[in-house]
Parts: sequence; C-alpha cells; structure tokens
Amino acid sequence: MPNKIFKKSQPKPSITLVPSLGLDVDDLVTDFKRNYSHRLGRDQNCRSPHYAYEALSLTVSDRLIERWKNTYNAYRDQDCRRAYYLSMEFLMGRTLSNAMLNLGISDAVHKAMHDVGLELEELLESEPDAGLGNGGLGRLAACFIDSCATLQLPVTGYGLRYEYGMFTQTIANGEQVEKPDHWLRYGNIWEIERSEYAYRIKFGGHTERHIDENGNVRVCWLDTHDILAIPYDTPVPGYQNGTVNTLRLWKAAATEEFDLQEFNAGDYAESVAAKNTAENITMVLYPNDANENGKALRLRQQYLLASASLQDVIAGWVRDHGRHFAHFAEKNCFQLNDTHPSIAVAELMRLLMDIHGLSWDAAWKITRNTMAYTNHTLLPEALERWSVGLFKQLLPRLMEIIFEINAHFLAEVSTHWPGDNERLKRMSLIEEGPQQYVRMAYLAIVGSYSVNGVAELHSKLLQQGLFRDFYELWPQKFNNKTNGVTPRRWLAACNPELAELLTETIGDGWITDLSELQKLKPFAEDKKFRKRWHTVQQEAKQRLIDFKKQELDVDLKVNALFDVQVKRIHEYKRQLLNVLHVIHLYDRIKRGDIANWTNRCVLIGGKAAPGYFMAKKIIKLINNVANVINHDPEVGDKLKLVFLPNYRVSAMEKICPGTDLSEQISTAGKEASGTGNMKFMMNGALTIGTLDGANIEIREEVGDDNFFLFGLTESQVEELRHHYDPVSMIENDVDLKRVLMLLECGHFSQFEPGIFDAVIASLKSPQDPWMTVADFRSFIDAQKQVEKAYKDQDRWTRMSILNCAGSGKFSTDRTINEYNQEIWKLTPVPISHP
Ligand code: T68
Repeated sequence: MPNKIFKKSQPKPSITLVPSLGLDVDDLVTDFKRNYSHRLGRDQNCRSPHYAYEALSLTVSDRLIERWKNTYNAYRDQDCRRAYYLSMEFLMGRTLSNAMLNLGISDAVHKAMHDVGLELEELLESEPDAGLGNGGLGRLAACFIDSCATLQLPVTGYGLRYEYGMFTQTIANGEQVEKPDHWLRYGNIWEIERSEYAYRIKFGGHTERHIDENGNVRVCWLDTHDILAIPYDTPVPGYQNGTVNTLRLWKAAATEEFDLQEFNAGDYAESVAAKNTAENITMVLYPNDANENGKALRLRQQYLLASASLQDVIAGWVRDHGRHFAHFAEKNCFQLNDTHPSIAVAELMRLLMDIHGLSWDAAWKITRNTMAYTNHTLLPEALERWSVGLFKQLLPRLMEIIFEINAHFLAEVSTHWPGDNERLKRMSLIEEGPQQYVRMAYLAIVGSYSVNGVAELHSKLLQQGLFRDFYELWPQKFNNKTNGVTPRRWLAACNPELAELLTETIGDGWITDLSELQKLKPFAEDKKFRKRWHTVQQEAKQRLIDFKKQELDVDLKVNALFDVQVKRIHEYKRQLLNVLHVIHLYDRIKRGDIANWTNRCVLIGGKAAPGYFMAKKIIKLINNVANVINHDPEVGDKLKLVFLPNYRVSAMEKICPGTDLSEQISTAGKEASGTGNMKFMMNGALTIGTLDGANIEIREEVGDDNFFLFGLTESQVEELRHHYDPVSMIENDVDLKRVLMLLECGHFSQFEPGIFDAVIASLKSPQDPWMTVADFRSFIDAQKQVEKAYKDQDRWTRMSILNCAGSGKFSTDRTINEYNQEIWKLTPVPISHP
C-alpha cells in the first residue's frame, strides 16, 4: 500500500511546498502554456477546447493546493470540533468558474485567455457537469459545503463517486430518452485519489459471539464478502478567504485478497467478475428523486457511504487521541442528509462496540450525541423502508444492532406511555406485517440529537403529522432550518452583469452577507436605476435566447414575458397545472379573446424518473402542446411553449438570470422547501406560487404586493380531500371545461389517439392527491394579475428590484450559520493565505 513507502522510524522526507504560485495574468499564462504542452502534451494543432479547459483547470487547481493543505493542517493541529455532511448526493455542477471566483482571479484568467487567443466562455462550456445528484437535495449539499468553506467552518462533505451521474435527457418524438452520463470519461482533473485512506467494507456473512479476555461478550462478523472504499478528494474553496475544505467521495473497488483467492483457484474470469461486482456499487446514481426503490444495490451504496466515512473519522480520531472515545462526541458531529445515510447510526454503534470494545451504553451515548438528521420530504412514497430479510442477508450485524436499538427504545416509550400498545406499534423501528420493514426515518430520529425540516411549514408539518409521536416524546430535538442557495454561484457567478450593478450601487458586501441586498430597496424608487435594472434583465433574456437558439427551433422574443418552471417532473410539482394554463391561453387566442394581450414564452424543463409513468406522460404532453402552439401562425409571438431538454445545474445558471416569472405551484403541503424559488428571486424574477414550502417565507420577505399568490392552503387541501369533486368543478368553469375538451378531443394527440387518457383521468379523479383542478381558477386569476403587472414595465421592474432586495434570507450562509449555532457548534478556523 502507498502509505508504507515511508517507514515511521525514518526521518520525514524534506518535500516542502514550492513557493506560492502567482495570481497575476503573466503567471497564469505561463502555467497555462506549460500545462497545455507538458502535462497534456498538446500544441497549437489541437483544436479541441476541452484540452484548453483542462490546462486552465490544472492552472487554477494548482493555486488551491497550498490553501488546501494549510486548511487541512490547521484543523488537525488545532484539534477543533468538526462536522461531517453525509450525503448520497452532491450535485456540484461545474467547478472551474466557481474556483476562479473564489480565488479572486476571474478577471485575470479572462485576460490571460484573451492573451493566448482563447475565448474563456468556450472553455468553461466544455466542462461537464458533475451531476452526482437528482435535484434539490443534492444541490443543497453542494451549496452547503460552499457556505461552510466561506464561513471558515471545519466541515467535510462525504459522498459517493458515481461513475455515471444523473442521466442525460434527450427528447425524441416528444418523449424523454435517457442516455448514460459518463462524466468521468475524459478524467477529472479536480479530484485527487487518496488510496492510502482506503477502508474495507463488509457485506454478507454471519455473526458469532465469544467472550474476550475481560470476560465481555464480543461479536464477530465473519465470512463476509469485503470490498474496498477508495476516497477521491475535491477541493471546496471558500470565498476569497484562504479556506479550502474537502469533499471526499468514495469509489468501490475489489479487495486484493478477494481477487487472489479466486485467481489461485484458477478462476481468472471469476476473479475479474468479482472485481466488477465490487465496482458496480458506485457505478451509477439512482435517478429516483421521490421514491424509495428497495434495491439491494442501493442499500449497499448507503452502507458503503456510512461505513467508509465513519471509519475515516474514527481512524483520524485514533491517530490523534488513541482509542479513548470519552471526548469523541464533543469533537465530532455528523449531519445526515435525509435517511439515505442513516444506517450510520447502527454502523457507529458497531464500530465503537465490535472494533473498539466500548459497552452498549457508552457507544449509544456517543452515537446519540453525534448524529443529526435532516428530513426533506413528507411524501409517504419517498420514506425509506428496507425489508428486514434483505437487511439480514446483506448486513446481518447491523440488523442485530437495529433490533437492539429498537428494544431499548420501545422500553423507553413504554415507560413514558405505559400500556399504550398502539403507540408502541406506531413508533417501532420495525414495521410489522406480512413482511417486516426497517423504518429508516425512525432509526435516524432515535439515533440523533437533532431533527430538522427544511422550511417553516415543512418543519411544523413534521411535528404535527409524520413525526408527531416522536415530537411528543422529544420536543427539544425538533427544529427548523430553512434552506438557502449560495449567492456566489447563484448570483455573483451566473449573473455577472447584475452582480456588477449591485456592487456599484451598494458595494460588494452582499457576496458574503446577502442581507446587505436590503440596501437596494430605496433604489426601487429611482427611475434611472430602474432603467439600468431593466436593461440588465433584458440582456440576460437575450443571452438565454442566444444560448438556446442552437438546440431549439423556436423564435423567442426578448419583450415577451419569460415564464419559467424548471425542476424535476413530478405530479406534486404540478407541471400539469402550468400546461392547463398554457392551453387556456391558446384557447383564448383561438377564440379571439386577446384584448390587452401580454406576449408570453413559457419554458418548462426537468427530468422524469425513468420508471415514473405519469411524469413521462407529462413531458410528452408539454411537447405535444408546444408543437401545436408554436406552429400555429394565428398564435405567432403571442404565446410560445418550450420544453428545455436536459435541465441541470449549468443550464439553471443561464436560465435564472433571464427569467421574469418563476413558477412555484406545488400542491400546498407537498414541497418541503424548494430552492429554485430562491435562485429566481435572487436574480430578480417574480414568483407565482402557492403557500407551500419556502414560498411562504419568500412572500413574507418580499411583501404580499410583490408576490403572485394563488391556491388552497395546506389545511384547505386536507379538508377538501373528504369531498373533492373535480368533475363538477370542471362542469362549473367554462374555461376549464374548454381546456379539458381540447385535451379529450385529441387536439394535442392527433395521430396518437388515447395517449393522454391517464393524464386526463388523473385530473378528473376525486382521489387525485395533487388537486390540480381545484387550483385552476385561482391560478388563472393570478396569471391575469401577472399580465397586468408586466404591462406596466416600470411597476414590474420595481417589483423585480424588491424581490432581489428581499432575498437576503435565502443565502446558505444564513442557513449554515443556523445549523452551526444550533446544531454543530463549531468555531470558525481562520486560515492565513497568500
Ligand atoms: C428536495 N428533495 C425537496 N429529494 O423535494 C425540496 N429523494 O422541496 C427541497 O427544497 C430539497 O429537497 C432540499 O431540501 C429531494 O431533492 C431527492 O432528490 C431524493 C433523492 C433520492 C431519494 C429521495
């Protein structure tokens, strides 16, 4: 193994750091050229922008290394309390331009590339997205680690290095086609493999008990099939502050012995196959964003993440403190990003007891004081449950520990509520029935000292609904942490023109203290300022049009209202409601109801989980409706509908600066928070939305007059469920009736009879959980208010400025400060830098 190269007894080799690398244009040019010609072996005959991108990335990443080492050494030397963010997803997007921004060298790099005759934009576009996540949850993890580094908090991200990220979406005949996303095909210059920190992960086998030298029962987990977890580190720079934190992603690999065993038996092919089985574990990201899927491979992934990360932290602890764990919980905490890594609760127990010899009580005390759990959904279909049978087979030792945690926990419950058997059944970590299941959310709650939701409404609903029993037992565990987004990527980097106007107007303090945007408020009343704001917004729209021009055959006009809904396709997010509105507008045009018309481009984008039938139908419907509308000469510029294929982080960076209207139209009570809503607001878009998730807080911040509210409230939705009658609602609304008629008569499915039957049936079903029809009228009315406001461009611009000015709360810097003050309790560690 590589860590055996230097023997402990030998003096340390004197491999010291080279002097700091220069940050000015000449240094950048020199290093860029050297990297291009010597490290990549290319010359001027090479026409691919990709190698120039790589050479530039090497140049920039070299400039992070010194700070990275300083940060690493400072955390170790100061023995500070640290937090670990455990997440199955880190949806990082692109790295280069963010690294440039945070190093403060964007302008110098721009000039350097210009000097060597290259277009920086083109290089930046050749970086593939690191799409290691599905949507909000994964992107939140990425924004969080950015804020942690900017706030100089000692936080490490732990995740999985999927060989294939979120699939690439293409559209054929209006339908979603998934293509594998082999994002590592051309290598990844941002990561460093650290095989010296590889760990063994056990699967299968059985357990045996024996008595150790001190007379204690020790459990051994034997005859396991082991694999290796190999870490790959990516630097996470803070904003111009010298801190470079680490994102450590695990890749699964075969163990050497395992191969050898088979190999010696003469089964060469078998041994190679075994290698593949091991490496399969981190081969692909599961593309389901709101559905538990129960696949054994997914459980293997979860255990790999939990076990490798905990072993890593414990190895560091033992290195610095020996095998004394009394102060472990004072110095470490693990934030679980949903239940996906929550097997960590049982794994920490196993490592402390079986490997380090702690008693149950000592191990449990540590576990309960180090784990914290964040919930991201109330949807029952997304709550993770693993079959006990599968668990026993794959992780027999972990299953034993979970049963024991449950026994202790249920004893605690019955002391609290003697004789309440119904409650015991409800709260048990094991769901009984024809098949037993482990309820992962309950494991996470029982094993944690903090449980939080991601917006005020969501946290309230967790306490009153899903986790009510647990809230009654441990009210002090529960808290709210409203989500945010990082203003570096989602304003400073993605909208440089607006960023410049902001900085010129209120200084650049907003970049690290977004509440400073408040200072913009008075400028909303300044006519000259409004004019400049409007110009910047129009230019951003034009850039969006230009960007999309190559791939779309629709002619979009900058003076139309850009109405955007981009997010995963899901029934609860109600892209269908959006389509019903578009069909209604089309119907109005066709029947000549166009007095005072506002031209509108409706852009919808997002991926459907490959196995989600209805979501895929919705994509098909959007495309079919678009096809009819966009080719109707009578409609012309009045209305366009566009499906934006392959929505991803780098696409959002172009979309949100060019958006006028942000659609946040989920059924109230269903969207835990939303984060796209925050990106749009920050970039000056106005929101049309329901009282759901963080929309409520957005409206609070910006004021009722600057938010287009519609729809039932969460309690109205729940009340209506008892007597929901969509068919009579359709009957009583002429506009809706006409829309349904257009759908039913096959106007948007001329040569594909019946393809939207299931969609139509869901709208008309009294069981429709998303109650799309119930909110139609109120949505249409709110959209009329939008048109009226947009007609008065001056009023719209004022509202746009106020939206940006009111977005300060939605920085992840605020969110992370709250996590830190109330859960992690870390002290910032300043890092000196060149
Ligand atoms: C989202 N959840 C919430 N889940 O839907 C959103 N799920 O309201 C919230 O803003 C965001 O989390 C951040 O808190 C997700 O994105 C997933 O992606 C997911 C992935 C795998 C399994 C289940």
